[in-house]
Amino acid sequence: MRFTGGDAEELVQGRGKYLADLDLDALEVAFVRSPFPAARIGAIDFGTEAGKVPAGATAVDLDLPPIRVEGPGLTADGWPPLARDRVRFVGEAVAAVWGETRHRAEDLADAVTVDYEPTAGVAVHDAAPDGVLFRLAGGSGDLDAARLAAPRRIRRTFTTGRQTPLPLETRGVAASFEDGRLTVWTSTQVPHLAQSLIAACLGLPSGKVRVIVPRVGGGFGLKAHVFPEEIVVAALAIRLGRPVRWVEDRRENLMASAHAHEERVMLDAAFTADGRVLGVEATVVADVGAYSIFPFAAGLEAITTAQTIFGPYAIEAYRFQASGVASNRCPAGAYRGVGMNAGVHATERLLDIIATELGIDPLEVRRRNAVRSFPHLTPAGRDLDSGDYQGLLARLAAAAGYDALRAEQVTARAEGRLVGIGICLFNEHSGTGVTEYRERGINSIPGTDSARVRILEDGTVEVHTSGAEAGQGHPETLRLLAARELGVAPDSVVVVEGDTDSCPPGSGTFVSRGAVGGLSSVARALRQAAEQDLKPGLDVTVTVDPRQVFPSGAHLAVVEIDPLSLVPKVVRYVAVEDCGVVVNRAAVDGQVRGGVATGLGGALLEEIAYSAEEQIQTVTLLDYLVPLASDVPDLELHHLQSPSPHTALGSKGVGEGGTIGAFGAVPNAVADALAPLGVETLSLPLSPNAIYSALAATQQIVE
Ligand code: SMO
Repeated sequence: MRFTGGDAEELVQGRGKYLADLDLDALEVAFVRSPFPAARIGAIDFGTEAGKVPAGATAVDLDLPPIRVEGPGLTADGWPPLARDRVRFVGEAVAAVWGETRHRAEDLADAVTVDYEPTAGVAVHDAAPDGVLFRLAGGSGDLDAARLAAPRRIRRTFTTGRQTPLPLETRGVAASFEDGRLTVWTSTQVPHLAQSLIAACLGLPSGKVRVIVPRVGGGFGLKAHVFPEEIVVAALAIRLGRPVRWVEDRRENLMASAHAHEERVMLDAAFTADGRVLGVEATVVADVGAYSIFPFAAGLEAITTAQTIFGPYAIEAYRFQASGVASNRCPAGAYRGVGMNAGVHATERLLDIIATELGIDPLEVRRRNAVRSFPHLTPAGRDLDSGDYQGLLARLAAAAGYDALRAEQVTARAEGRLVGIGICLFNEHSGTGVTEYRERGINSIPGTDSARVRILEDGTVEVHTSGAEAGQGHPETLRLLAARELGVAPDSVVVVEGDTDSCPPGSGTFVSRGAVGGLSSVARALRQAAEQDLKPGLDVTVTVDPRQVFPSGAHLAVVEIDPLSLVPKVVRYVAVEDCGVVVNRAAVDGQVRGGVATGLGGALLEEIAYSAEEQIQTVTLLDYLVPLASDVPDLELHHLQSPSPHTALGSKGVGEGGTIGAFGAVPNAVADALAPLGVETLSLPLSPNAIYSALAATQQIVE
């Protein structure tokens, strides 16, 4: 897509062209999906009159290879684009049907009968009879020595709820095959990954596949995958010789896109009498659902969580075991904050519990443990490039009026009100590059980011990137940057993203890499262009292999729980973010605002529920609760800017920090509100039901 400025007007006037708006004269596809969590598949009958060819296809008809992600620690059968012999989760695609309209396709889907033979109790994957699709152990430092030096021990198990990214625009893909070349329009964060996987699955050279990304109404990690439906729709376009499109409905989106965050984190920490944590042992188990997802695979959340635990704190020894376990549920993938949310939630809750045990203020316990100088190599193997964690805490305390807040809390408690204050210090990794992916055994993600700068005959500066706009607004940031670096008017700059024909190859947009490799590649290409003289015909491409950098932040939430309904309400939220140099303040602030709302939802509301029989219970937005505007307080946002030495502009990425911080601050505030009642909360989301159960367990009656 070409971004020429004025994009915001186009969107607010309803003129943006999303996947469903493209004028393609396409056949519309609907998928027949399994109602069973585990079953063998027998005959599939399209209910077509004798002598007629069914307007539908099965796995046998299309004969596509399974989507497979290989790497160390990973065991799994591949994910067949259409289920062939068995289904492994409710919602798995079994057949595709098509018609002139979606209504017609849905009627055809309803007419299909599938012989299912339910197979409860069978291993999800034959290749992994124990159900473990991923396992990795690691860490460094002398844990025994740390335990000797810090003789107090604490062990707790924390859980985060299963959630789903829920973009406003659901998934969608269209394809057309003409003159031996396939064009795929898809609502994705990863155009080049989609190009290479579609080409590989269809046996085409990647040059014969062009991927175009239209307007995208949110990704949040969901669209950083390449899905079975994208492969099937591409295959159908070739088979039918007509453009074909599928647009996911909300029920499919909740049931069968990708879920995330269902994790259990067991922490065993050794600490001193003055609250210094010296040694940590962690066991992380993530429920990864029925298949290893492309490209991140079954280790994504567990390994990310393991690396994040005690992230900003100067511990001496760390040991972890991380595993991804299969279940008959929708596959798990990336969702804003990924495993960092669970890692920060567990760490920050544990620090508060330690503070309570020792009678130290939660802010003070963080001051005592936070890393003080940079760069700093953590025992989890993260090379922290930059930061000012003491500065973040000091700024947070000042901005929130921390001492006054605590004094007000004393008064509120005396009145019998359930008011809690929660704080969180966190860091996160962003912009993962080639080396880091290869070290983790992930070959399916390039790790690079690229930019191409062209000067056209009329003087227009075109900036093509390997990133993909999903609503973050980064093309506007790139236009402003180009204008600034080249000394030209913003109106003469056009940004092009999401077209594999003209944009240089790269990883796409996820892990907040836009401000790391993304901005670095653009800035370097612009500087090279400026050095070479800005004449028409100039065409410069720069590819960077970014090094992981570490944005950080300190958040504070004030929560009041209604004593009758037990609904927790966030009444105040203060965030101090350090995403390095802020390049476009409006875009950055928007990311933090949305990020905090996402994290608040994760901490208090969002939960995909399954029955004991693995039947999904939450397939409408009446059942899967997301924050409403009235649930999200005005964000008090402050920036502290410690530049990264590893990026061209000193920026560090900001797409996920708001969410990660809220997973720490909000649960701590709820726990603090309930502390006088003797309740220690360990599981998210903290819904009224969860709070009621916690109170019931301690036999507390709240009136
Ligand atoms: S959850 Mo993100 O697109 O790394």
